[in-house]
Amino acid sequence: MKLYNTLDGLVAENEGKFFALPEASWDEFINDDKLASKLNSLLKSLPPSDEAKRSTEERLKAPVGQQEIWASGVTYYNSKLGRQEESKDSGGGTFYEMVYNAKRPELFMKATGHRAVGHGAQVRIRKDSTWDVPEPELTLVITKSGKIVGYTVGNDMSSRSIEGENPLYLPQAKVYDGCAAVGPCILVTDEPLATDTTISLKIEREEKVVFENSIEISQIKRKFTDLVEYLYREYSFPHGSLLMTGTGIVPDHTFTLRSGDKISIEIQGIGTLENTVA
Ligand code: DO4
Ligand code: MG
Repeated sequence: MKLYNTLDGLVAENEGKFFALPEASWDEFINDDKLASKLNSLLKSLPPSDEAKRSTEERLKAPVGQQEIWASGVTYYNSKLGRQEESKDSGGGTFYEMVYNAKRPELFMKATGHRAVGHGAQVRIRKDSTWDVPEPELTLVITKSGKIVGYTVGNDMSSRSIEGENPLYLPQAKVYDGCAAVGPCILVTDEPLATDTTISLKIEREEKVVFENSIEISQIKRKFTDLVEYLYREYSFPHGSLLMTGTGIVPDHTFTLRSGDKISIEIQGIGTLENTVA
């Protein structure tokens, strides 16, 4: 089952049919350890609706309300390698090696809900950055008690020039207006995702594909539940949270994003998040 946040209210999709849910607040609705069974029983009494489908196509919002969006770093080997390369002149390389192998994961605050954009909106690159990439990341939807109740697609926009200059500049490389996109929906499920689930990234410029790659989530070094356990250790999330799980796709040093680029991130079973660079 998929759940959409729209200007007309919450919409669910099941087996290709769309259902307008009774009026509910997004924050309360998703912050429920029994989200999958609640949605399942609600759908039994609702008629499918073409209007609800239209809301998901024309009036979609990001699947986030008051939740904070956090991110995990260096969870894939490719991210470790790319970052060691970009920070070799600043001597930062050893820190990426250490964090990749450490028990404690790297976790950082990425955006508040109102700073994130949804499917179809524009993401930004910083004006004081010279080297920028999207980071396509499976994103966990977690309740206040720490239960993973769903998954969405995330883009952790990143300045490689700023992070590469000095890893202590990470918050500036990662957190700025238009730095995060999530959507188009939440895949609501109690089941873990299949390990061969693929994350694909495509970047188009003037209608030509200028970068394309994909990776299986089996390549991640850490367990999702461990990431959540560390995140919730000493920090409470009354509205729940979203947690990006890190990138496994890093374009080589010759690639940087430009204004007008179209970024498409597809995760099997969830959907495709499309954004253009402002
Ligand atoms: O260590 C810096 C950030 C890493 C990151 O965002 C990622 O691996 O996805
Ligand atoms: Mg990232």
